[in-house]
Amino acid sequence: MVARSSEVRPSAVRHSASPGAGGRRRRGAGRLAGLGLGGVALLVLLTGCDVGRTFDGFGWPQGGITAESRRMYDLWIASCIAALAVGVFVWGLIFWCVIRYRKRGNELPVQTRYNMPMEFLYTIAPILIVSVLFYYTAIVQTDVNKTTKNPDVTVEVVAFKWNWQFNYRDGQGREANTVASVLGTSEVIPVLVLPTGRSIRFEEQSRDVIHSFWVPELLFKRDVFPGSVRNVFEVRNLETEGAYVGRCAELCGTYHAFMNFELRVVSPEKYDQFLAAKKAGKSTQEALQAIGQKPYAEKTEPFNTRRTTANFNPDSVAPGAGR
Ligand SMILES: [Cu+2]
Repeated sequence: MVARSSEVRPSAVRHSASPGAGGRRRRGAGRLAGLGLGGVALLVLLTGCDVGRTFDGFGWPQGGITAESRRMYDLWIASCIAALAVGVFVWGLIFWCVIRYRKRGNELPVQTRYNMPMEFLYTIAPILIVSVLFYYTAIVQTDVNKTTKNPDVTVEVVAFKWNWQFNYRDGQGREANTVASVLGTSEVIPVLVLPTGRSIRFEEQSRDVIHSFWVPELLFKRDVFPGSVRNVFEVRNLETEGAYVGRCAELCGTYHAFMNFELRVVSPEKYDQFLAAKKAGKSTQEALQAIGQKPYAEKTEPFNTRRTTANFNPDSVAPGAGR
């Protein structure tokens, strides 16, 4: 018969020495060291050149080209640092408890209940943390969603299965007129030309199902709805010239994944020339060439359906099928 060890073994109670002056001093020194380490870590984080870049944006895409994208990025980095600070504190407490209160004998340790300061702390602290996060999120969200009365450029984004049309407008809303247009086809990727340094308003409209207008470098996407809903958003300015791929970010059907376009950011002078050329009746490709830009998209290419007989395996078709 196997006896349970706890019944057989005499209790080996280890009497710990009562905490004297030496223990208190050691604890004080430990606390001081912890505080010092925490302070140094905080200083490194706050004074470090770019925490986000050091940690690869904590998973957030980098390379935004608008003021709005930078604000969202900063919010994310700050939230991550706050989360890490809380995490390090909690992990520290866990490890400290594991080591400090590990089993040293069979004597039951002092059971603590109804510790009001402690309960108050762990109720209030999370509420405070969530409130601060909410406060900054609301501020950044309001800023990103802000629209103005007189943006410099207004573009109507028209989505349809499975391509895009970009209409340059002379005003806002449905009543405004289209002065120039870029239309994507199965063979040609639509290139949306926009200037740096000007505020741009996007007014979205879908011809069929829900799509989503997304340029990853804007760090922003917004659904494009059919019907009466006209989703609108603005960017204060585009900061960096270049070509950026744009995508549909809402599963909208068979060729959703290939519903690409290109955003071409050029100088305001080149943009004015492009628009003038379009208004004069030139094609998008001719107008792009007129301002010294590549006529076709450089960051993405048209989707090839490969619906040719070469890809068709007649052996897999049952006799008589398709007649
Ligand atoms: Cu789509």
